[in-house]
Amino acid sequence: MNDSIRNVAIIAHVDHGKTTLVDGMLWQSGTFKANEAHVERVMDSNELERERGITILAKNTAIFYKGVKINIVDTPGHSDFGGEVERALKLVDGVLLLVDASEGPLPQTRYVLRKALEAKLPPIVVVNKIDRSDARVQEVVNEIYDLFIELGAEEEQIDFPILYTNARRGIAKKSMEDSSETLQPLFEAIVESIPAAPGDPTATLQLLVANLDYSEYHGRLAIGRIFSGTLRRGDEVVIAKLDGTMHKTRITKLYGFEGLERIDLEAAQAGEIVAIAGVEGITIGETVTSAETPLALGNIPIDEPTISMIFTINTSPFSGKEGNYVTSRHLRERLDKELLTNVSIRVEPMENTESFKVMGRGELQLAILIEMMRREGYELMVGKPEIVTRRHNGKLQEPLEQLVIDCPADFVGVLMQKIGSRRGINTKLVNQGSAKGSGRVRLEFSIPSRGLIGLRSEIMQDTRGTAIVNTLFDGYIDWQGEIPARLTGALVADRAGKATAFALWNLQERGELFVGPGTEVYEGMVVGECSRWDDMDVNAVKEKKQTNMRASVADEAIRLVPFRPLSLEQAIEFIAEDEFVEVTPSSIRLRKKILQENKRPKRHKHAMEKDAEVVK
Ligand SMILES: Nc1nc2c(ncn2[C@@H]2O[C@H](COP(=O)(O)OP(=O)(O)OP(=O)(O)O)[C@@H](O)[C@H]2O)c(=O)[nH]1
Ligand SMILES: [Mg+2]
Repeated sequence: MNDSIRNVAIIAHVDHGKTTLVDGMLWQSGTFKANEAHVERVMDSNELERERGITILAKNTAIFYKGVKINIVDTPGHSDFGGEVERALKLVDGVLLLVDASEGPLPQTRYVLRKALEAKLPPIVVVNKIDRSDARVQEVVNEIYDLFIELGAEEEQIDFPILYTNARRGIAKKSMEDSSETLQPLFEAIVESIPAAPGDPTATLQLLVANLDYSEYHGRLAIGRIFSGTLRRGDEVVIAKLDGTMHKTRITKLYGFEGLERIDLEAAQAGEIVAIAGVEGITIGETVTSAETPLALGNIPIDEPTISMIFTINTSPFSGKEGNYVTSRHLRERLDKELLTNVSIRVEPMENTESFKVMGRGELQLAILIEMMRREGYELMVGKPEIVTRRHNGKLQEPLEQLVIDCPADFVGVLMQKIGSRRGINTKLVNQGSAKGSGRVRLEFSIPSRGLIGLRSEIMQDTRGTAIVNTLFDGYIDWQGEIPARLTGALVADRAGKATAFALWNLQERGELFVGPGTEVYEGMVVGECSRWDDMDVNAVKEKKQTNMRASVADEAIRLVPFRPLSLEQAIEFIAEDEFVEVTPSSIRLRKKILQENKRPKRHKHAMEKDAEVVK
C-alpha cells in the first residue's frame, strides 16, 4: 500500500464541470505559479477540444496536497467517448462523481456511475454549479440517491460523502451553509475517503497499459498504472501481449505526471500512474511485467461499436485539388494509425479496396476523426452512418438507446409524434422544477439507435434550439423494421460551373440552399434540401439572359434568402443512403453517389429497396 498516493477519476455527464474543477484543483494546490497566465479548462489541450468546449480524450495530471500525491484522471462526459472512461477507471481507486446542481443526473451520469460501481470504486459525490440560479440542490441529491439504488449499489457504496461546489470559483463546501471559500474540503475528502493506492512495491512488476501517446523523440509511450512491484528506467521487462505472446524490451524513459508536465523519473512504485517509452508495438490492455517471472493482468473490456460509416477515396470532379493525401493507401495508413491509440474504433476493409468500414460509438466520435483527418490534409468521402447489427440466437438485433430530452412543455406533442414515428417508446415524462413554474419537462424514450440518426438536428429545429438532447447506449433489441429516414429530397446540380445569384434566386422557393453564389458546383452535387420528398435536378449555374437594356432594376430584385452551409456533423446527419459527404481541408460538399443524372435511380425507389434488403 502506498499511503502517499491517491488515484482518482472525475466522471460525469457532459458539461457538468469536470475540467473546470480540475483547473481549480491545479491552481489551489500551487501547481501553477501566480504569474502564469490563467487558461480556462487547461486540460482540454487539443485544438478540437478547445474549439468545441468538450473533453475528447481522458488525461492525467497530479497535484500534491499536504504531502499526498493525488493523481487525477479527467474524463470526457460525452457518451461517444465512453471508452475513454472505461479505461480511466482501470487507473484509479475511487471516483469523483460530478452532477450539475440544476440538470441533475443525466444518461451519461448513469453510465459512468454504473461502470464505477461495477469496478467497486468508492465514489465521492460532487454537486457542482451550486451558483446557478436554477440550482435545485436538495432535489438533485435525492435523484443521485435514487440512481445509486436503481443501479443496485451496495450499502457502503451508497454511504458516500457529498460536496457542494462552484468549480468556476474554486469553492467546495461540506454543506450548503458552509462558509468555505476554497477547495480544501474536497482535497480533504479525497485524502480521507479514497483508499490509498494498493500494491506491494517488492512484488513482481505488473503495469497495465490503459492509454497510449506518442513522442517525437521516444516514439510510442504507454500510460498505465503500476499494480505491483517497482519499475526503474533502463529495466529489462517483458510485454505480455493480448495474444498471449511475450516480448522482451528495455524501458528507455519513465515519466510521472505533475500539473501539465511529464516529469522524468528514475523509478516508480506500485500505485503510481506513469508513462513509459521503449515499448514499440504495445497496445492498450497489455501488461508490462518482470522478465524473469512474467505475470499478465486482465485485459480492459471495451463496449462494442454501435455505428459504422463508409470512408472512401474522393472520386468527385474536384478530387485532389484541396488536399495532400487522397489515395486509398493514405486512407488506410491513417486509419491504421488511429487504431493504435483509439481502441473504441474498428476498421474493416471493403471488397473494393478503396473503401473502409469505420465503426465507433457514435456520430460525434466519427465526425471528430474525420475533422482531424481533414485538418491533417486528407480528402475523403463518407457515407451515411449505419448502425451495427448483430445476430443473437439466430435473430437479427440492433442497438437500442435511451433518449432523454429536456425542453419547454409546449413541444411535447411534436416531439412525441416525431420520435414515435422513428419507433421510439416514451418511458417517462416528468415536469421539471414545476414548483418554480419553469414549464420545462424531461421526456425519456427507448429508441433504436437507427431512429436517432439525423434526429438531433430535427429536434433542435422543432424546438427552436431550446431542447437539451442526450442519448445512451442501452443494449440490443430485435430488428424493428423500417424506420422512415429523411423526409425530404435533395436539390441536385445538373451541370458543372459557378453557382449564380440568378439561378439560386430561382431555386430558393424549391427548398433550402446549402451554397451561395460563386460556389463551384459539379453535376451530382447536392446544393440544397428539396421541400418535396424526391430529388430535383436543377441548374444552379444559369446566367441571366443578356439583353441590351440596362437591367439594374431587375438585378436589384435578386434578393437571396441566406443559404445554410452545413457543418461536417450536420452534413453527416443530413445525407441519405445514396449520398456522400465529400470532405477536404477546405470544403464540405454533399453529393449523390452516382453523379450523372441519367444513370442515377430515383431516390425514393432506391431508399426503399435498401431498407427491404436489410430486413431480409
Ligand atoms: N455556473 C457555473 N458554471 C460552471 C461551473 N463549473 C463549470 N461550469 C461551466 O460549465 C461549462 C462546462 O464545463 P467543463 O469543465 O468543460 O465541463 P466538463 O464536465 O469537463 O465537460 P466534458 O469534458 O465535455 O464532459 C463551462 O462553461 C464551465 O465554465 C460552476 O460551478 N458554476
Ligand atoms: Mg471536460
